[in-house]
Amino acid sequence: TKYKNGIQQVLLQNPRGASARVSLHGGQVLSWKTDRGEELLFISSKANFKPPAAVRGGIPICFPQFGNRGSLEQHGFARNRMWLIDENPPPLHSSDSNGKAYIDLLLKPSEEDLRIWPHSFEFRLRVALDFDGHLIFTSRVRNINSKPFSFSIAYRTYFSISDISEVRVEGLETLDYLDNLCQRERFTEQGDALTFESEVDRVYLSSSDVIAVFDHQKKRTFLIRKEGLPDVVVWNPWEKKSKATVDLGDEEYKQMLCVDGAAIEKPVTLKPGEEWTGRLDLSVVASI
Ligand code: TA6
Repeated sequence: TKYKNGIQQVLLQNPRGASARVSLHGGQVLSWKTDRGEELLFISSKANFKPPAAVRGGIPICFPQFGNRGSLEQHGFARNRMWLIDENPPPLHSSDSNGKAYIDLLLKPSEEDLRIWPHSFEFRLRVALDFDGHLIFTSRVRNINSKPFSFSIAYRTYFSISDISEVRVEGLETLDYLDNLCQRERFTEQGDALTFESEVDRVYLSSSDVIAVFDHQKKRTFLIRKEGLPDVVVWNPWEKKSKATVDLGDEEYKQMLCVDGAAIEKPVTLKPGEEWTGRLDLSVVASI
């Protein structure tokens, strides 16, 4: 545990020296490093670390609403709240913990939150680093209310890349997507890998298998595996939107790409007492 700007952060390390740093503000991962100390996540040089705003970069969690698809602030309030360390979480499946360095965090709505979103929940987040350096999120959202509620969720993952014009994403071919730049109209992705030459802001629907993000210059590939998260958001702000984003450097869109495991098109509905579990497993491999 360490403190940065008065905010508690938890450092996870595995026996090989890979590491991750999780801030209790937002439950946000701010760093994920290989066993050679290479930083894998993008953090803006203009990031604002003062609460309540989420830090621009790392992996903020968009919950209980993605984007502005509802009455809450953009991307919901979970990323702007202080989470607690969960000392005695209900037992998770052993595969979620054996051989892993992990921390359990808990978010419960404040009275203020319940005024804007009248659904009482417990959001238990386990952030784990396994022996091979995979960064694994296990999310459990339980409805502790007396009425059903629905939510959408996305792990907004800012991957650090060397040059957006030399990045290729595979695993989204032929999927339908909702284009945020065209009133969320539905389109169908063509048959080959996704490359980038302008702003992209899309929700790909029901992607099931592994998504691969190839960074050509760094000769490395990020792999994204997920359970309970049918959708994938792909976002790069490009130049114009970067210039309009105060906590993002004008040229920094070239070094970042967001590819987020998410459940958006079909929000998750929980009956009273019901619990939803979603898993995201991020890893990086050397690629030829
Ligand atoms: O990808 C969805 C999106 O809403 C984009 O339109 C852009 O606004 C991005 O998320 C960043 O949102 P934020 O609230 O983190 O600045």
